[in-house]
Amino acid sequence: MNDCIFCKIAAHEVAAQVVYEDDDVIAFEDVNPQVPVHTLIIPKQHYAHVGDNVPPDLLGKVFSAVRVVAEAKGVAESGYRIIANSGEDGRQTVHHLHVHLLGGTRLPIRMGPAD
Ligand code: DGP
Repeated sequence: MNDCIFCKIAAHEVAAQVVYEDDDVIAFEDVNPQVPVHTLIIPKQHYAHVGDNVPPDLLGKVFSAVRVVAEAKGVAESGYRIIANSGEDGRQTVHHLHVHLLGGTRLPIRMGPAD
């Protein structure tokens, strides 16, 4: 996708703080962290969201990278949360599948009211 910022990060055309990378997946720090650990994990190939006919083996690679990134960020033991916002109601703003890995603090137990 020509216009996709995450495709550009995956191709190293736009700079990001890369935490992990392999042939299929790249993880990098969120530009606007919400908590002390806020890393995004994406497939390098463009899919709009988790429901966009992503090959199961690629989904497996993305979710396998969660464990690697959690260890790299030092939250594997303390715990963390993963979120994949999808579509309009999911408040997805970058339409390239990504998993937020959030941690480094005790996260709120549940979501707040809708705004
Ligand atoms: P979402 O709302 O789930 O689509 O979250 C998109 C996230 O992507 C948001 O937390 C901010 C982050 N983000 C957007 N643009 C960039 C960028 O150019 N670089 C990095 N590192 N993160 C970005």
